[in-house]
Amino acid sequence: MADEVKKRVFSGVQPTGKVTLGNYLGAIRNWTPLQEQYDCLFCVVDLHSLTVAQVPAELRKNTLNLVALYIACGLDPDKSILFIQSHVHEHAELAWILDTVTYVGELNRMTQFKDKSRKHADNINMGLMNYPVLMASDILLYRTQYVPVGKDQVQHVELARDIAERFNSRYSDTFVVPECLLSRTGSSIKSLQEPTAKMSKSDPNDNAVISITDDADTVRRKLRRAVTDSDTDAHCVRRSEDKPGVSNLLNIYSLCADVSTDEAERLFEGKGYGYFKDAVADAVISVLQPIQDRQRILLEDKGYLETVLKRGAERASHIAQNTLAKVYRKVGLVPQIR
Ligand code: AQP
Repeated sequence: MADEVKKRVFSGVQPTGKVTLGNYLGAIRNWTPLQEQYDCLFCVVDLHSLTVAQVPAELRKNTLNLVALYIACGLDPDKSILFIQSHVHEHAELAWILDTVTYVGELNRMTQFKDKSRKHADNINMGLMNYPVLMASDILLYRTQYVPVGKDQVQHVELARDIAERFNSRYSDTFVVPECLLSRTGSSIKSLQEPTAKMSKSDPNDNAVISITDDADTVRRKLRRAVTDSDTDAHCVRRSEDKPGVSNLLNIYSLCADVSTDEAERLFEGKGYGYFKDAVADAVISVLQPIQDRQRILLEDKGYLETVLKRGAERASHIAQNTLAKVYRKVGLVPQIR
């Protein structure tokens, strides 16, 4: 029987700072099981991170930390292609071609562009606006079927679909039109201090964010300070639209303790917020500590990480070169004689 061709999955995280519990629960954690079923590529999207100001030495460090974190979280370089975006130059080259089939109006409408323009008003650069086109390039380059992301990135995947369909109809069938894979509960982890906004690496308020590398005391302190509400009813640990802080903590608890949110509500019935927050902290710490231990060991073995990255870039480049050559031919560029 002929081998069934596996469907392809692509995703990535920016090395923009300390990776958050939101990045982990909304993205990285959900990638691990996909490796068994799909042909997966997981990338550290360092070119994207340049859209906001970075300190070069920190960016290098964050990039390697993130590679080690991917492996510590269970991504297996023997099952998936793990690589750094800038090691495969076709990402930037395809982005240029895709720019020519993307409209300024489309990019202007992107929520992340509007948010980041507000946050970085002194640095509204073209890269910030162009971010979704580079993301479309990341995805389309590998003929990706599924893109596992958190809710905040759905708009960008939809734009990648529009770009793929537009290119295909203008130049004939070339790209696979990708779909989002959203996890049911982890897709939007909220800030601990402003629970209607998403938890974000670049949040200047450290108390709003749990980083994957936070030690146990820090996790507990941040969760104890997390915004809940003024409800003094003893039976107040329940999900509700008017309790975004408590709902967020219940969501985090259920994901980390691996119980349903209904079960979590039952567990905390009649308990006060102090007890509840400590239990959330215990659950988060029990998830983070083994990851931190594995990441530390991996970071001590630079040779191993370099081997993984070299092999990952070679395997990714092989696919990327084929796609880019096809695209160049379709748009009418003269092939280089080698
Ligand atoms: N709070 C979140 N809840 C669930 N999923 C989330 N993701 C991010 N924040 C949450 C998902 O993590 C993946 C990688 O995100 P990214 O690094 O590419 O950029 P981002 O979405 O802009 O994440 P951050 O943490 O907010 O970074 P900064 O602050 O640098 O912009 C994506 O799948 C995303 O959905």
